[in-house]
Amino acid sequence: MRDRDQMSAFIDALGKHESFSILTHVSPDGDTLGSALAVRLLLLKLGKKAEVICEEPVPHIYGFLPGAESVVLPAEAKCFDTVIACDCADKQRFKKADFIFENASLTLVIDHHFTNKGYADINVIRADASAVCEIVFDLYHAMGMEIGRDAAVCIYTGIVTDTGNLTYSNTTPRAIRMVADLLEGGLNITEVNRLIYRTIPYVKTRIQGHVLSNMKLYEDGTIGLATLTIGEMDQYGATNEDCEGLVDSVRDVESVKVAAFIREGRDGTFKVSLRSKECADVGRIAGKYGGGGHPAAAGYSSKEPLSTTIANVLRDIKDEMQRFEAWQDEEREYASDEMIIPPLLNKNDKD
Ligand SMILES: [Mn+2]
Repeated sequence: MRDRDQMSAFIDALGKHESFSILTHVSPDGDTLGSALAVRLLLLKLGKKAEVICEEPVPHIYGFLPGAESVVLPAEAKCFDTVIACDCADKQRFKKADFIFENASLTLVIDHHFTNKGYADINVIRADASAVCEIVFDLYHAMGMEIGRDAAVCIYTGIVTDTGNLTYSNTTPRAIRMVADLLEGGLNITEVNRLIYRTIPYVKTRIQGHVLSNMKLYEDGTIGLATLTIGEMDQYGATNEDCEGLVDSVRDVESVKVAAFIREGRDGTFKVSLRSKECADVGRIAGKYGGGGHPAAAGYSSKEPLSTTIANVLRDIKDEMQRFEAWQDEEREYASDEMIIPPLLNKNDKD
């Protein structure tokens, strides 16, 4: 089925069925929760039953999302026979909620990961969408449904969190136009932005200070590395959520081209988060260790001790930066040919 047919089949299914379990992905973010809650509001408006299920409690930062208090853990779920998975590239993303998907009689997917192979009965997958919330926005319009204030907050949250507040390379003119529409509809952009970006728990601010004051620079400051052990986390009473986003602060240092943040997990492994400013494909490094991600942002788990994990990641980053530079030199040669040849040809033409 083509894209458009999939969307009509999706809308058809929403009309025909009465009760829906809506699934979000493990390590829930603003887009999976925002899209799931916006779809829930749409279904409730249609007079249907809908429940959002999340593998873990809703992160504190997303507690403000309308309907967040209604989200249940897999063990408490009602398990309706129609399931909608939001922002889940594959079934592994459900983790403990997997049985809800497997036991459903009809499965629907709404997603924007290009790696999504379409594992449900009906798959609305648009890799060109900046966020699943962009597709949910279209869903409301396609169904002739008005996006109310609460749904606007959910949709806006998904779009801004997946695009780094409308700054990452996946930010599309469409996404910005949608935000403009939501603003026209009365969205309080100042308040939602404050809740997402300017409401940091005291503990988080302190652990950030600790980690960043201990960060180290390598290779003339082009590689930034910060670490955090369980002992340090406990000293501050920090949760995993308090330690999120630290790698971005390492990346933002002026001289840093590739940033690494290594955090000890409760299971004794080390979670390595990587960021690159177009100077390396960190997704390649993560892939080597069974992790994943994109050229600019990726991550993996290391079972090695901290010192070995640090040595390995520094070596891998250096190798990858060299490989990337060599590749860019080739590209540059090609690009300069492109720029020089056309005028010469034109000249010859005139002659
Ligand atoms: Mn997403």
